[in-house]
Amino acid sequence: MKGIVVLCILFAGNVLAMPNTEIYEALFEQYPAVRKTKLASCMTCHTIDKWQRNSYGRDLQVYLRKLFEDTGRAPDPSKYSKHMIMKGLKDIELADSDDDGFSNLEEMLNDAFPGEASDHPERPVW
Ligand SMILES: [Ca+2]
Repeated sequence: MKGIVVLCILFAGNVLAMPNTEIYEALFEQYPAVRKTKLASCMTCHTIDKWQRNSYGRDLQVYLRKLFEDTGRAPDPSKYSKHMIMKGLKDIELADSDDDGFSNLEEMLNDAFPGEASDHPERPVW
C-alpha cells in the first residue's frame, strides 16, 4: 500500500492534486474488499498514458468540485477530505462512467475498473 501511494505521487506530479492518502483511505473504507484487488491502484481513477484522470476519475472530480462550489468556495483539491471523497464515490455509484454497460458500483464489487470500458464484469450468457 505504501508503495502504491509513493508510486502515484512520483508519477502523478501535478496531475493528481488531491492528497493520495485521503483517496485510498476513502476508497478502502467505502469498498473494503477493494484493498486486495487490482483496484487498489492509481489506475482506478487514472490512465497510464500521461496519468490523466479516466472517465471515473473525472466523474469523481466533477462531483468534488461541485461540493465545494455549492458551499460558495472555490474548489481546492488539497482540502478534499476522506469524508467528501467517500460521499463522491457513493454519489457516482449508479453512474456508468466508462459506458460499458455496468454501473460503477457493479464494477467496484467485481474487480473491474470503472473508468476502463475494456475491463468489466463478465456479461451474463442468455
Ligand atoms: Ca469498466
